[in-house]
Amino acid sequence: MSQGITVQPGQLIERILTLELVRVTERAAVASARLRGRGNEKAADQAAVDAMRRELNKLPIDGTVVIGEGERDEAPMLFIGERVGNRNGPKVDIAVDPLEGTTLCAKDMPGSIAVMAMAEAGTLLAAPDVYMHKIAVGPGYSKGVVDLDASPEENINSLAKAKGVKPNELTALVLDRPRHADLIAAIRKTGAGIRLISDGDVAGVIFTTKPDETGIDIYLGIGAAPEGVLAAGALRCIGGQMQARLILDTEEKRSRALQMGVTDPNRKYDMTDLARGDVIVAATGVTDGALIKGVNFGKGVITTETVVYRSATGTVRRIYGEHRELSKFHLD
Ligand code: VTB
Repeated sequence: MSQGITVQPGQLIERILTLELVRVTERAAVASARLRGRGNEKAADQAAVDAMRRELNKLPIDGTVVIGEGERDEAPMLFIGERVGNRNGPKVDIAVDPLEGTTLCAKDMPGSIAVMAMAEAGTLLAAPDVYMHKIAVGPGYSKGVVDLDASPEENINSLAKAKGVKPNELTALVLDRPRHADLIAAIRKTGAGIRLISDGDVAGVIFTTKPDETGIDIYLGIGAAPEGVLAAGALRCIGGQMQARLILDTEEKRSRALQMGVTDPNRKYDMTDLARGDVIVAATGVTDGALIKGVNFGKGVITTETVVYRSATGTVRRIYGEHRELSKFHLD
């Protein structure tokens, strides 16, 4: 073990793993980027999954997938509970979304990313693949400035007051879905603007951390739970507030959640309930986006852009990669 990475329980995840994570998301991004604009979501996702799994299994970790492609019987790879890594290293939780925004990739639209998180074992919420109510704001506000159970009006007004602006100077980010009709109307009534996105709410939550650059002050609405855990992991590193609640509206979903350890189906989760421990999150752009640029295929060189966050220090790194040993991508 002395040659490998050793971490005692409770100790921080070795920072050297930060770069290892970048390799993993880079490979997944390149694999799916080859299928950008082909209209085949499944193939692009599969390519990302295969590449991510191959790289993950080279890492000096003893990992368990807690957020994955689905349950064991429905997902051939990177299923919830799958062990990954070469086992010669720390026990860690792994959350993956090998291709977040599959539709964006299939249509070659902005904002698809390959994203994953690694955390101390047992510290990421093992969430079933159901919908989740989410609310998030960036750093710099006192705790409780917004609340999942407050009305959209209350949240916008409270946030505006805290920011020292009028409600009509705020912009909320919401997934463009019919289920959000009432939410959208309520936000607009306050005078605030809304940026609607078709997919990709991991990046959507991250946008709230840099309102001056992204123009987004708050994320509101219902998205997928696995993406909620990944977003919470990133927010843990950058700062900000997030609350969430699983939508367990059928007996089947409640019992599935219970099997994963969710004993209270109505529990309101705070950011630190979703991602409790030391965590590293990496995201590589597949298509160009506001967060990161997408993969570029040049003559003999492939370029990638990755952002990687580490909670232990709050360090955010942007890693621009020029790859010349192209066989590592197994593209043919
Ligand atoms: C969001 C978004 C994802 O799913 O979580 C969304 O971030 C929610 O589900 O990129 P619906 O599409 O069913 O509304 C995605 O769009 C795809 O996973």
